[in-house]
This record gives sequence, structure tokens and C-alpha cells, in this order.
Amino acid sequence: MKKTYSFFLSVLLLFPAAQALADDGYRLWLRFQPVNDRGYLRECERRFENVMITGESPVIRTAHDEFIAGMTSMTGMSIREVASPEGRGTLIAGTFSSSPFIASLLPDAVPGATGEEGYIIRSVRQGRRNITVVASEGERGVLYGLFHLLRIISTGSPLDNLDIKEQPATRLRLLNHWDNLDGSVERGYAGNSIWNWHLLPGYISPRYRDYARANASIGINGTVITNVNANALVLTPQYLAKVAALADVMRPYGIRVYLTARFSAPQETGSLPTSDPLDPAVAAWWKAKAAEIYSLIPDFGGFLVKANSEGQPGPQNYGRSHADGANMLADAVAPYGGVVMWRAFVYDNNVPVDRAKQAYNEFVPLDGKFRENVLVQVKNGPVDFQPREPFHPLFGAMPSTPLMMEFQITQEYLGCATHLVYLAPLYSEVLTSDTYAAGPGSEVSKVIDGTLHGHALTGMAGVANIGSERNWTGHLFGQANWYAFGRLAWNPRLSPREIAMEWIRMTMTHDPAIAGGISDMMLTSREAAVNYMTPLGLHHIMAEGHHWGPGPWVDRGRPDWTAVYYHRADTAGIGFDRTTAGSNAVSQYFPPLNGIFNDPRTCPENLLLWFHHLPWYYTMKSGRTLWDEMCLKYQEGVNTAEGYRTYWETLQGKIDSEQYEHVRQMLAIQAAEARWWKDACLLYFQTFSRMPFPEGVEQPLHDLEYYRSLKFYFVPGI
Ligand code: BDP
Repeated sequence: MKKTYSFFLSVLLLFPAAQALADDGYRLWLRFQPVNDRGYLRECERRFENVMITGESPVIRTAHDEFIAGMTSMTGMSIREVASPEGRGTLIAGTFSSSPFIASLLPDAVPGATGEEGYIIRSVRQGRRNITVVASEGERGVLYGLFHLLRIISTGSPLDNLDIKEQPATRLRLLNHWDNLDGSVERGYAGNSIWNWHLLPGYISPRYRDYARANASIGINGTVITNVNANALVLTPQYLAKVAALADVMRPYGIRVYLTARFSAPQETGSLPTSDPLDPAVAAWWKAKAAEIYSLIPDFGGFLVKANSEGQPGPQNYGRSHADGANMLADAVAPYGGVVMWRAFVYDNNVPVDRAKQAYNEFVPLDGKFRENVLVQVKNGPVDFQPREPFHPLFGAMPSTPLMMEFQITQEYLGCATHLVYLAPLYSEVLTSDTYAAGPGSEVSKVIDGTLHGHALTGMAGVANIGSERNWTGHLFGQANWYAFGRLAWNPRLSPREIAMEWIRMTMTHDPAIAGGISDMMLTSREAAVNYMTPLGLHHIMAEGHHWGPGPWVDRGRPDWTAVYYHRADTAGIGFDRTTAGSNAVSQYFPPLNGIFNDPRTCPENLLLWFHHLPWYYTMKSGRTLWDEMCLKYQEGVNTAEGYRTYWETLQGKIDSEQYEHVRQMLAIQAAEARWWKDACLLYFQTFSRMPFPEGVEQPLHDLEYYRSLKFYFVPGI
């Protein structure tokens, strides 16, 4: 079988000395470092000295090549290709239909046991021979199963008596790239877009394949390669040829390419006078466009659409509904098995009473009105990817429509790519939230995986944090968020700690004490960021436009883009009253949650100011006043960020030197920015509370005027 090692692996194999060099992060979690533990190495040799991977398709070839390359890198052994089990041990992999032998090894695997993407990994003993079988009904399942086996080895996990059965919880597990055709990335902090549109389709960067393999290794099976603020140009023949070239690279890794569709494309790139979705000429234009796309990219995934939101065109420009728009596009891609992901991130240009209520108000009446191949893609919270929001009230409220989750992996509101903020706890908090839509136990994850309301079309999307930086994500720990997103899209019930430990062991170290220390840091980091940015349910008080750094004083421009709109601080108190006496956003949640959120005594304190406007002297559960509690939370965030610095310095000489130095510098910036956040916010809010800082809160380094006067130029991402 032809070996198609990716660039960095071949370098690694040809020059083993390269392994001694510092790690620049390019290899992500696929470093496949040599196994140091002698006993474990012998165990690998005993089990995997022979391989028999059946089937000849491009995906199977990828699975084969990836497995051999990964194993060789970790064990250094020369693996023999065999046609039947031999020697001490053999790895056997393939689809059930490709080999009656595989099927005979797993007699209990009934049809439907794995599906196309699931797999079984099992240790089978034949006399003195160790057989490890990786099998699936589909070739992608074989690919994912072999990546799973590589993960077992690269994390140093036990190899005996394997009996694993996995199936993904969601069908579409996608990255959303907010990448523009000019190479910039909206809210991207890791360099430029990795798509080199200028050189495509002629030049295929090795990065494209390395991107595909990284995604396949965590089960991501699709990528929307263009920004939701879409450019119609990508739908022209010139650009579609480039898209097709990217799709060709992704295909052997089981990844489909999707595009964002600009709703006004029929006018912009066609010559139609309108883009009205109910105009037959418009529908015909999209049908022809779909036919053109599918002739170039037979497995094209479909369209993601941001319509009538933040100035984007959409069906409402013609007095039509979101369903009219989505269905027209859905009809165009349906004959080819394509889907339409229609975003629910909408809010009116005429500033509404409460922006948090808009999407629900617009979409709930449309429940049941969408075609079968439409998913409504909903952000995790009702405002916009804040450090903490309650889950979006649409989850559970549209039983007749498949709802897809949209998380943000790029850290738009979380310190850009400079702060170590491990996002699995945020994702997991949302996924495990109970919506009570069908009584207790109706978690968001059950809406997403389709089990609550019986949908087969399911999905999860993550707004990518990937760019042209050598280490892909800017901050090394940003890789962990990409990794965690993929793992949770596959299995929303995985614990953030489990995922962190996998990533650390594959990326940094197997040392249990160090891995434990690093994972503690990761697991507390999201709460630390909430504390030093937006504790107790505060939200959207970031600087204007670029959202980097504090801006609680922002009060100019469109009201619902200001900070004062959200925190509503005055001399009486602080917080957004979303109770029945206020904007009544609480009513969008099912009982008993609406009641729980409505009462400040039962509302979780970490969401208190999201739902309530409370006096500065309001008594918290701790017995402290709201003001004191808020001050101490900000301080706690700073202390935690400082603690990371101190801890990290104990790792010098114990982990890779380049990783160490990179993170050391980043953590210093983070600690300084945490202090900046605390000082600026507390000084600003103090002008309303008129109360002193409680004991334990450090005095600000500067006065409020200083923080207000800071100006920043060319912050990335806009
Ligand atoms: C906001 C971003 C903006 C995006 C928008 C969206 O600030 O850049 O275009 O969301 O999701 O978070 O459409």
C-alpha cells in the first residue's frame, strides 16, 4: 500500500534527532513521541508487529497510513503487512463487509452495531496469539477506530483486554471558519487564514492535509471554510475550483466541505434583480448553483447561512421568513444529500427591549416549518459567546426542528489567543444543563444528539481558533480547545478532566504529577477568566469592537452593542433585570427553571446579574454584600492567574523547553491583563457603589481615567 506520510511525520521518521529539538507545536496532539516505558514498548511489539488492514478505498488507505506512521513513530518497530494473523500479535482492521474474517472475530456485532462512523476495538486471543481487531460498518469508522487505538498508545493507556464500542453522539461535527477570501480571519488571533486562496487550486499546502488528519483524529467530519459574514464570490466558478481542490484533500480523511451562502448571491454574482426566496427565478438560480457545486464536489456538505443578522441580507428583506429562506436553499441541495444550517443568531436592527430574547421570539413560531434537511444552528447562550451565559432558551423549545449547537473555540470574549482558558468546562456546563423541556433530565446534550425529540439529523459546530501561526492556534493551550470541541462533539458526556488528560499526555508529558498539575490549571482556568472579567453573571462589558480588554464604560453607539446596556449599573445597584418584572426573559425557560431564575434567592449566583438588578448591599449566600463579593471575585481571578505563573515556573526543565517558554510568556501577559480587568472594572463600578474595596482586594495600579484613556490599534480579528 502506498505510504502517504504527511510532511512532518516523514521529517520525524527520517531524522529521529529532530525529536530532541524543541517542540514548536505544529504536530498538535499527534506528536507520537517514542514510548519510553520498556514494558509498554514490548507490549506494543507483542500486539502490533503485524498488521492486516483490509479494503482499498482512499479512506481506508488513510487509516492504514496513519496507523503505520503513528505506530512507527512511537515504537520504532518495523511493522509487517500480513494477509492473515501471524507471529505473536496482529492488528486487524477493516469494515465487516471487507472481510468475513473480521466479521467472524466479532460474532456479536449485529447489523447496525457501529453505524458508518462508530467502531469496535477488541482484544481477541487465538491460541497464543494476540489479535486486536478494529472494525466498523463504514470506512470512516475504521479510520476513527485506528486513531482511537493510536490515542490509547500515545496516552500510555492499557492495551490488554480492550473492549471498546464507540458511536458519535452527533452526525455533523463541524468546524466553522470565519475566514475571509482576502486571507483575514474574523475573530481570529492565530495569524491569517490557513486557506491560501490565491495559490489554490494549483498549490496544495501540506498544511491542508495536516489539518484534515488532526480533525479526523478527533472525529470532526466537516468544515465550513468561509466566514458567516459571507462573500458571494466563493460561489463563482473561479472560487469553486479552489473549494473543490480543498475538498479533494479533505475527502480521504472523511471530511466534507461546506460553504457559507450569501443570501443576495443571485443578485451579486448572478444577474437577477432580486434574491427573494419565493421568486421562482431565484430558486432556480440556487438549484443550478447547487448542481454546479455538486458536479465539482460530489460530497459537498451544504450551506451555513447567517441571514438578517448584523446587516447580512436575508429573506426578511423581502418580507419572507427565515423558514422561507432556509427551505428554498434546502430544496436546492436536497437531491444531493446536502443540508442547510440556518443560524439563529439574529437580532433586530431596531434595538429590542432585550437582545437576549430575540432569537427565541423569532424562531419558536417557525418550529416545524423547516424542511427535513435543515438544522437551526444555535449559539450556546442567548447573547454572544460570553465567558458565562445561561444556556440558550431555544434548546428544548423547538421540538419539531433539529437544533445544532454552535460553540466558539476562538476566544473572542476570552482574552483572544493570549489567555489560557480551557473551554471544555464551558462546553460541558452548557451540554449538561437541564432544559426541563420534557421534564427533569432533558439536558441540552439530549436536544443536540436528537434523543429528546427524536431527530436523526444532529450536529455540533465550533467556531475555529485556527490560523497560519506555526502552532495553529497562537496559544499552545488553544489547541486543547480545538481538541476538546472535537471530543465533546463525538461524546458530549466526556468529562473535561478526561479530555484534558488525554491532550496533555499526547502533547506535553506522561508524568502523572505534572499532568495532574497542568490539568488542574486547565480545569480552573475558565472560572478564573469569568472571575477577572465578568463575575456573578455580568456580561458584554468588553472593549468596543475588538472585545479585547475591559470596557464597562462603553456607552456610545448602538445601545445593545454598549456595555452599559448589559450591566445597568447605577447608584442603586447593578445587573440586567430579566425577571417577570423586567424584560421577562426568564419566561423563555421551562418550569421550574423560569421560577428558579426569577428569584434572586434561588437563581444560581454565577448568573445572578444576568437575571437581576440588585442593590450593592444585597446579601449574598456568603453573608457578604454584593459589592464585596464582586470585588473578591475579581481579586480571586487575579490570584488564580498569578498562581498559574508561579506554578508554571516549577516546570522549567521538566517539559519541552519551547513549550515551557511560550506558555511562560503568555501566562505573564494573562496575569497582567487579569489585573487590568479587575482594576478597570472595580474602579468603574465603584463610581456607582461608592463603597470601599473590602479587605483582601489589592489597590488598583492606576486610576480610572488611566484605564479609560487606553487606546489600542490593530487588535487582530477585525
Ligand atoms: C459575534 C462576532 C461577530 C460575528 C457574529 C456572528 O462579534 O464578529 O460575525 O458574532 O456570530 O460574536 O455572526
